[in-house]
Amino acid sequence: MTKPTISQTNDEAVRTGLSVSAIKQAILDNLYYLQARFPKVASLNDYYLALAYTVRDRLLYRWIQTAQTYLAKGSRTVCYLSAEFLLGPQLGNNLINMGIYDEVKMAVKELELDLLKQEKEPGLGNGGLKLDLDCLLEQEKKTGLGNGGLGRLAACYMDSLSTLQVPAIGYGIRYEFGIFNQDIHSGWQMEITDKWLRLGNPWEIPRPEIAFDVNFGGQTERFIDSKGRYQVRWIPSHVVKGIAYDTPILGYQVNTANFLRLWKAEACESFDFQSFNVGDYYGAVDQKVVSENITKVLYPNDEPLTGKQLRLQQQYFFVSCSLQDMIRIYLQREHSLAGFHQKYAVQLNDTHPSIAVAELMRLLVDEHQMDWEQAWEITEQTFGYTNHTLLPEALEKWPVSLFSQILPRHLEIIYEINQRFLNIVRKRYPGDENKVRSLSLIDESGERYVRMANLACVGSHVINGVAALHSKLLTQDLLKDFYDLWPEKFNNKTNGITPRRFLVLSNPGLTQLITNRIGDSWIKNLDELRQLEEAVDDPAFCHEWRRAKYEAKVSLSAQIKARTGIVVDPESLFDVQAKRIHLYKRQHLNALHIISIYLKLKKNPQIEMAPRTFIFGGKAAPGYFMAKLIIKLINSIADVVNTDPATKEKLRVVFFPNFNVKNGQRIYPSADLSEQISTAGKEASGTGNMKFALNGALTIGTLDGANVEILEEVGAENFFLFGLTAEEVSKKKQEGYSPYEQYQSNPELREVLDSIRSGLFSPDNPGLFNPLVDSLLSHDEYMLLADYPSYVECQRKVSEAYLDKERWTRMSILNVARMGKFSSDRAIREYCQEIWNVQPVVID
Ligand code: 26W
Repeated sequence: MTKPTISQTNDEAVRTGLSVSAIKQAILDNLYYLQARFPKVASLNDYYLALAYTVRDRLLYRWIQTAQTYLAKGSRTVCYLSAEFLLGPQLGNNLINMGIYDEVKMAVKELELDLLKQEKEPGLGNGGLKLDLDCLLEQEKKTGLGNGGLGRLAACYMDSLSTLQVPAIGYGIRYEFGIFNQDIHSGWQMEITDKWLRLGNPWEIPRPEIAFDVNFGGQTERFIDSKGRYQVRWIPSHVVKGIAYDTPILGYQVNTANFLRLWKAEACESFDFQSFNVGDYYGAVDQKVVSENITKVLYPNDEPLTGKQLRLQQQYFFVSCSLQDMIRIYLQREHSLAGFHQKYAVQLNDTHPSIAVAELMRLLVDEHQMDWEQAWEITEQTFGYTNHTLLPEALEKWPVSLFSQILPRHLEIIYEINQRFLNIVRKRYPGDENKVRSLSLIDESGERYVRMANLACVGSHVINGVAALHSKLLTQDLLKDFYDLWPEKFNNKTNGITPRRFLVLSNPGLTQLITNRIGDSWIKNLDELRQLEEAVDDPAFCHEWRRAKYEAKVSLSAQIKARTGIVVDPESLFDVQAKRIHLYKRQHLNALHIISIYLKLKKNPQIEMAPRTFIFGGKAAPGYFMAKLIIKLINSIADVVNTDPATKEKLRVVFFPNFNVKNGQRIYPSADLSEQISTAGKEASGTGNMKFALNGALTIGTLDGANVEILEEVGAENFFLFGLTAEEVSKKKQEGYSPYEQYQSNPELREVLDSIRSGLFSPDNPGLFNPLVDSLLSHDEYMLLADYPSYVECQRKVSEAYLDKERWTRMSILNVARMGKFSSDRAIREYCQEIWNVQPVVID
C-alpha cells in the first residue's frame, strides 16, 4: 500500500508521524494526556479513544491544509444537504484512507506485548487486556445517523467527493440518538435507544463559534424600509440556536479532507433566571428542553411518512443553519450575494431538505434585501434535487395549517412561488386546469397540503433519479407533468458504493487476492477490476478465490453462533437478504420459498439440493406492523426448520440481529447469493445489491432498480433473473390481478400458504400470521404470488449451479470483474460533470 505524501518535519513526528514507533508513542501519550490513564489500568475503550485521537491528529493536518486551500482559491463547492448520513464506524475507514492500517495494527500489537511484559509485574492491572486492532475497532460506537439506502449513499458520496478532491461540505443533523439498535426477543424486534455519544465521539470537532439563530412560529408583518422598499419582517414565537459539529471526511490516498457539518439544537437562553427567580423552576429550563428536542432523535422511518411536526422542525432547522453558514462563508470573500450560485452547487438529498428553496428566498429577499426575480434566478441555479423513491406514501406533503403555524413566512413565500409558477403553467397549457392542479405546490384537495416534491422540482434547475429504470419511471409516472414541462431538467445518476469501505476494509482476504493479481490502483479506478476476467481460467486463482469466500463465511458463522446460538455450516450456500424490512422488498417471498423447500424435504429428505443457509438482516420501522410480523415469521420458521431432524442438515434459517453498516461489513463478504427480489418498479436503485456483487456474491433478482444495470454489466449468464418486469406489473394491475387465482392454480403455493395459516410455525398462536396471508390472498399489492413460480424455479437453478463449484467460482469472479461501474467515484464524477459543474482542487 503506497504511503501518503504529506511532508513531516521530525519534531511533529510524535504528533503526526506515520511510523509504527511514532504511532505507538502517540497512543501512549493520548492514553496519558487525554484519557488520564496508564496502560496497566486502561480499558479497551480508553485504548480505542487514545488510538482514535492519534489518528485524528494525523488527519487534522490535511483538514486544515484543505480548508486553507479552498479559502485561498474560493473554490466552487458542492453542498450535500441530507437529513441522514449513515457513516458507520470511522476508525477502520480512516486507517485505510490514510494508508496506515498495517502500521497501526503493528503499533497496537507492540503495545500488547509491552502490556504482557508488564503483566508479569505484581499489582492491580486490567487483567490481561486482549489488545489488538480488531478489538479496538470493535469498541467504536457506530455513527448511525440514517435509516438505510439514502443515508448510506450520502456517506459513500462524501468518501468519493474527498477521494476525487472535489471541494464539498456535507450538511446534516447531529441527532443525539441515531437509528435504534435492534434486539430480537422470542422472534420479535425490540428497539434499543442508540446512545452513540455516551462515551464521547473522537471524530467530531465542536464549533461553538459557528452558531446561528433559527426562527419558528409567530407571524409576519409588512413595512416599507428606509429605501422605500416593501419588506416583510418575521416575528417568531421562539428562536433556537444551531451549533456546528464538524467531522473530517478523508479521501483515499489524497491530502483532501472535506468535512461533514452537523447541527445541534440548543436553547438561546439555556436558563431563564426570571422564571427561576419566581420559583417556576421547570419554566426556567423549558426553553432548553423544547429547543434541544429538535435534534434529539432520528425518525426511524424509511419510506412510510410520519408527518410529525418535529420532523418538519428538524428539516427546517438544519436547512436554515446550513444556508446561513454558506452565506457567512461566501460573504467572507464577497460583498454581495449576486454570485452565490456560482460558488455553491447545493444537492437536495430527496425532499427532506427541500424547504431550502423557500429558505434561500427568505434569506436573499428578507434578510439581504434582494429583489424577488434576482433571488429566484439564484435559487433555481443553486439547487439540484435527487429523488430516491417512487412509493407514493413516501412523498412528503405537509398540512398548510402546520406550515402556517411553524413557518408562516415560508408559507407566504411558497404561495408567491406557486402563483408565479402557475402563471407559467397556464401560459404553457392554457385552460388545462388538471395540469395546474397536479403541478401546483399546494394540494387543494381536502385538508390542503404543501407538496415538497413539487417545491423541489420548481426550485431546482436539475432533477435526477438514482438508477436508469427509476429515472425513466419518474418521467413516465411520478413527475410526468414536470417532465413534460421541463424535460431538460431531468437526468439519471445511477447510485454507487465506495470500494474502500465495502471491499478493502470489510474484505481484506479478497482485496489481497485481487491486488496480488492486478495491483492496487483498482481501489481508485474500479473499472480496472475487468483485468480479473482472464483469471477465471487460472485454477490456482479460482481455488484462492473460493478460500477467501470460505474464510469470510467461517468468520460470519462464528458471529452468527455468538449472536443467535445457531450453528451454520460454512460449506453450505449462504443465501442472504439484508436490507430494511419492507413489503415491496418482499422478504416474505423469500420466506415462502424456504417453506416450500422445508415441506419438500419433509416429504423426501433425500432430494438432491445444495445445503443452504438462509440469512436475513434488517430493521423494521417501529410503527410498521407488517414489517415486524415478517421478522417474527422468519424467526418462527427458523425455530421449526433448524430443530427438525429431517431438514436441519440441509436447511438453516438465521435472522442476524441489528443489521447496520458495521454488521453489513461482516455479512457482504460472506454471501454466495444476494437476494434482490423487490417488485419490479418499486426499488429505486438498491445499493446492497452492488455491495454483495462486489464481494463475489451472485444475484437472484428482478428487473428492478440497479439490478437491471448489474445484469447488463455482469451478463445474463452470470445473473439469476426472475419475475415480472415493471411494465408487466403495471399492465397486470391495470388488467386486474387476482392473487387468489394464483393460490388456487398452484398446489405447491397453496400448501405453503396453508402451512402458515395452519399454525405450523406458530403452534401456540395459529392465527398469528393471518394478516400476512390474508393480505397476500386478498390484494397482494406487491405481486408475490404472481412472481412465486418463476422465483422458485430460479432458485432451483441456483441450487444446481452451486453444486458445480468451478462454474460458480467463474460466475463469481466475472461478477466482481464487471462491477467497476458501481463505484461511487463514477457516480460522483457524473454529478460533477453533468450537474454541479465543479472541478477537483488538489491539496499539496
Ligand atoms: C419520510 C420518510 C422517508 C425516509 C426516508 C421517506 C423516504 C426515505 C428514503 C428516500 C428512503 C430510502 O432510503 N430510499 C432508498 O434510497 C436508496 C439510495 O438512493 C436507493 O438505493 C433505494 O432503492 C431506496 O429505497
